Amino acid sequence: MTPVPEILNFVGGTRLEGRSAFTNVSPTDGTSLATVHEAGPEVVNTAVSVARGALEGPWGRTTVTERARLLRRVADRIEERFEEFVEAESGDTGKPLSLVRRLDVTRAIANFRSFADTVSAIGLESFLTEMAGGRQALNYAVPKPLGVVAVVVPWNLPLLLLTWKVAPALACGNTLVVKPSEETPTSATLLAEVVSEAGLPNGVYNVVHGHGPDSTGEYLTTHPGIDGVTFTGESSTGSTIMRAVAPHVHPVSFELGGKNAAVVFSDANITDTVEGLTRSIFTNTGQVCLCTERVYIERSIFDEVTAGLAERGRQLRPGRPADAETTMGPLISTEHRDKVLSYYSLAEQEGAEVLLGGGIPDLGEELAGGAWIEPTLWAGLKHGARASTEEVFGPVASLVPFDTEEEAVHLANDSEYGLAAAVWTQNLERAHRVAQQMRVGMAWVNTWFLRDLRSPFGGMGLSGVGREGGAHSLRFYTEPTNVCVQL
Ligand code: NAD
Ligand code: 6OD
Repeated sequence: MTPVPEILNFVGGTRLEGRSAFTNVSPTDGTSLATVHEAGPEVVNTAVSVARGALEGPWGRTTVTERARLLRRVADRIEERFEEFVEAESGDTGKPLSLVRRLDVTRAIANFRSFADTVSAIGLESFLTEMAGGRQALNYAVPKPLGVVAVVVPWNLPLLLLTWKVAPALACGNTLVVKPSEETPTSATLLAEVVSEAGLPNGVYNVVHGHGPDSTGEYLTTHPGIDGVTFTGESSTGSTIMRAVAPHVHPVSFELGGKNAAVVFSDANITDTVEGLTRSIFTNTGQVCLCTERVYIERSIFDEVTAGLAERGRQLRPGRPADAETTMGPLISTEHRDKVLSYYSLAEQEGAEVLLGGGIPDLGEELAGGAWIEPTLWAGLKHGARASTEEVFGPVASLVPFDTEEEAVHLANDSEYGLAAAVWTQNLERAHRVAQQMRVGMAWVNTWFLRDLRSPFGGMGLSGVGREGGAHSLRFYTEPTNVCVQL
């Protein structure tokens, strides 16, 4: 029997044991993947102080050009070790290899290249100030690194979401203490190797492993030695972290949960819409913060769209990540499946008609220990029902008919979340009108999760604080010092 590998903390270029250990379990079949060393307060302290030391060392004096060059080297190195990252990510999450290749690892590379470009292209903010008597002053803002940044990320797109924060933070000259999700420790650890190979000094990128509350995540986010927190995860965790940083008034950037709507008008191209909705509801087994969980469909096409979606849902093939025919992975864990299944039951209690799925598929004995679940569609849920209001984070959507554009906009916007929306119509005027009325950070028209990494990304309401992407990320990861010179 092959021994289970050990995953250690990575601090100042050294691998450190934790105060305890836990087992990383495969969501595909329930087998043990690795023993992970959980960082206690001592390891977190060391990581923060090593990161502070690195900030005050040569890294703190690197130029933008040098940092952009290093970011590109990290991207090149991930590309060279592409299949190792694919294996790491798909092992921890159970995602089909095809999805990891197309989305997760490809985007990690793009994240480093994009922020190398953005940081190189951005200019200084400056004003020529006119004063009485014709005199002038020059104001210019010098961006400095925020400092030691705590990066706390979830398990759904582990490498994509980690590098989405790490790349701009490094581009701006910060040093980092990263805490990946306890469910997905592998790719962040592999990234540590790559960052070292690319030539970044020890102590610039540190990884501490462990759980969140009363553990590594809490030790890190409450640590007085950090200068800011960038976090992606559940809204309730965001709220906890906000309270934790309050005594130190540390800045936060939060990308949180969603209960995203799609609005389908009768003039939409039905084939493209059904295809698009299939992606937006079921991609990554519904575990993307941008996934659609509420679909409002104009009444005249409700039956046709509903039937098309159920048909496409039935065609999804759960299975092992490496099988060529697999199109759907498991949920991240059996604990998360319990949560999703509790919503499947709740929806039925709340009056939903189950059009598809609703339970656990039988995939045979080999996969019986995995966190498998059926893709599911509901109709007939009343507006305001808990199952159509709360984030499920699984492969499920509630389908609801509407009669007027005003009604559709009202239904879509009536949520405490405000992350993403999709509008499906061939009427250009309506597309702009409705998309602009969506109370969300990102509204897509006739597509979903199409990304330009320079554009603002984030949510309002319970969905987050601030925006990331392009110059927005650089703004969070820097503190400007304004210099005013009387001329
Ligand atoms: P989570 O909030 O449970 O955990 C996220 C990270 O925070 C993990 O590393 C966890 O260990 C850590 N953590 C948990 N409690 C903590 C605490 N008290 N102090 C410090 N750290 C703590 O989220 P999850 O279950 O890993 O991820 C799923 C959630 O993330 C969903 O709600 C999803 O919508 C959201 N998400 C949002 C975005 C976005 O861009 N808006 C992207 C991906 C996921
Ligand atoms: O595409 C991105 O940059 C991004 N942050 C995606 C988030 C997906 C949520 O699960």
